[in-house]
Amino acid sequence: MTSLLVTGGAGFIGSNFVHWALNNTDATVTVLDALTYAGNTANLGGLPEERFELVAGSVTNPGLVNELVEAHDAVVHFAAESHNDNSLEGPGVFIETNIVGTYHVLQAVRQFGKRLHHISTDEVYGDLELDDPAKFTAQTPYNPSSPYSASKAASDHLVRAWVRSFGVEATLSNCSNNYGPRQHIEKFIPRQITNLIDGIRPKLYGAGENVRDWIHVDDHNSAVWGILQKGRIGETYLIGADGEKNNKEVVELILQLMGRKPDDYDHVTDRPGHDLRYAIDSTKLREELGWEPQYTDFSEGLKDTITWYEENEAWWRPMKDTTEAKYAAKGQ
Ligand code: NAD
Ligand code: TDX
Repeated sequence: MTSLLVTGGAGFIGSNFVHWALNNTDATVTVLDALTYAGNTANLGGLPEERFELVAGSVTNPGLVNELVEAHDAVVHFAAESHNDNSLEGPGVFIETNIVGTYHVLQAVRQFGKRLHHISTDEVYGDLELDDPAKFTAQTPYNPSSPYSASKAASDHLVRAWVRSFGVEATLSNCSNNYGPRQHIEKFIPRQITNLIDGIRPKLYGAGENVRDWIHVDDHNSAVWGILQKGRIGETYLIGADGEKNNKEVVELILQLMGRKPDDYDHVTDRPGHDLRYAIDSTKLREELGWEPQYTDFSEGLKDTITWYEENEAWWRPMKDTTEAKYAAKGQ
């Protein structure tokens, strides 16, 4: 597979994937991205012109999707509306992009006989109790909680149906919470880092006991590459790096790394329907494809991420006031 079409490649994980693929493989990459509030052309700066192209457009435009899919060997489908809080305010666009958009991608790979890797999330499985010894596996029943996770679950079902009914050559992956450079500052970790740079106290939803299973974005993307190369068609691989931490622990670590007192944060209004805990069992990915995460020290990865936001204020500054105003209006 030498030519890749990467949907949503101007966003957080997609842009890191594009950098990763151009640095670590000889693939050429075309990004199809609608450049919504979450897409940023600055994420794709400095890439080699002879191996990279950006097409501004939507996965909900079947003519454009068909034209681009036909011209490439494989599609890596990251494009999505990705923020749970936004899905509670306005679910419609999540249905359009995440479900209808995936439908158009599937119809195109079906028509032109192309390989697809579909990027999904652990949130499709719902949540776990804090003391549940079981983690999510590919056998865990779907039980999504929010409009975002329900739309991702729907897109996964479409992919599996297109594999079974039409013989589409697709793989799926469901990853846990990513952190790293270029993540939109509406998300938990970059919001707190940029708050602290601005002298604002971090904002913890509810009691802060909710657990997320953190993975560095480069580890997610090395797994995606492995699945694209060696994954079995029709299979689902769960991607996670054994990084469970509750939100309070994460905020305390950010405060410590940024030289503040550990209790220098505020508890704010909780997210409605807030999932309690996610945890990934990635045994299948590790044993079948030999994948291993490189970022095994969360504190080190977080330190690098803090440095990235400190050094790239021009990247996030234009979004900060609008993002915080939206949260303030909800008491968050
Ligand atoms: P993001 O919001 O940072 O980026 C999404 C990108 O998709 C943006 O560049 C946006 O402009 C683009 N996009 C939105 N609508 C589009 C449309 N209609 N057509 C084309 N492009 C469109 O999201 P992210 O965090 O990078 O997530 C990428 C993918 O990974 C999503 O599918 C998400 O569900 C999945 N995922 C994310 C995480 C996480 O922790 N962030 C974890 C697991 C899975
Ligand atoms: O200010 C905040 N305070 C806070 O306590 C924000 C923005 C979030 N939180 C909490 C909510 C969650 O328990 O932090 C946790 C992480 O929140 P988000 O960054 O919004 O991520 P989450 O809802 O867990 O979803 C993320 O991981 C799975 C991504 O946004 C999804 O795209 C992915 O599918």
